[in-house]
Amino acid sequence: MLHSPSAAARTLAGAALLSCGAAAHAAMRDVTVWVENLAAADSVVVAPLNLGFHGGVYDAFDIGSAAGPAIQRVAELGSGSLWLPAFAAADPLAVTGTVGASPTLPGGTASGSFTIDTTANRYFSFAAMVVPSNDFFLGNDAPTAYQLFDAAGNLLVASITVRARDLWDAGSEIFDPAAAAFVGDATLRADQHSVVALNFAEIAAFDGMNTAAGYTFNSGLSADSEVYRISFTAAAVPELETYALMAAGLLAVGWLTRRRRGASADAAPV
Ligand SMILES: [Ca+2]
Ligand SMILES: [Ca+2]
Repeated sequence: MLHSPSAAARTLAGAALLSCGAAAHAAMRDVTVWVENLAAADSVVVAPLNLGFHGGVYDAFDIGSAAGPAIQRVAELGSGSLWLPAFAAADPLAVTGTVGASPTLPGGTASGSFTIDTTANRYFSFAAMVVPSNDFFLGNDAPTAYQLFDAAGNLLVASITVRARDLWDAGSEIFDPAAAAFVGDATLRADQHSVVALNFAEIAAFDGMNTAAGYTFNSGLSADSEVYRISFTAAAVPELETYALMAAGLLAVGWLTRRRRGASADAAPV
């Protein structure tokens, strides 16, 4: 006959689940990310921001080293189509995403919301193309540069301000306004075979070009110029939402277990 768990065992299991639930709930935060393009009116545009809340593992690039394919795709085309999967592969518990459906013009803003387990995903990383350029981007070199949450789930960083001197040149494509993304002829692009470097002053060579947004570009950037700000707010996740997430997880586990049992019953010799 089938053995059913005793009432005591059921009570213990229930208490353990509630205790896990309470711990999981205490660590969950609904985080809103706001981005602002702080550059002067005719200056740089920033492509949609790729971001990850993570455990401190994924390192997207290193100053002085050749840019890998994922950060190259961000820097040359403004796309996270390699960066986001590379992030998820390196850190499967990370919460990744993009803020902004379109490039953020000077004075423009965008926002997005993410539900974060702060015990697994204490750190924040980001990457976005700076336009116009051949291969410029903003982002963090060290994966642990921005610890957003402490062990108790308190938000430690209200905002990150990126200045012109913080802008990266991926070094992957030869600087050439005539071939730059959005303003030039992409067929003229050529590999540079250099390394990631800080090099914002080169952007001024785009001055006078007509941008895709319809204005004549004037970088107006000095080293201290504020270009971009990422701001955070965090709120406790409603308790019901946490338990709904846990219940969905338990249901999925139960369904998988039944499927596996069914599969092994199918595979058993008769
Ligand atoms: Ca690095
Ligand atoms: Ca370059």
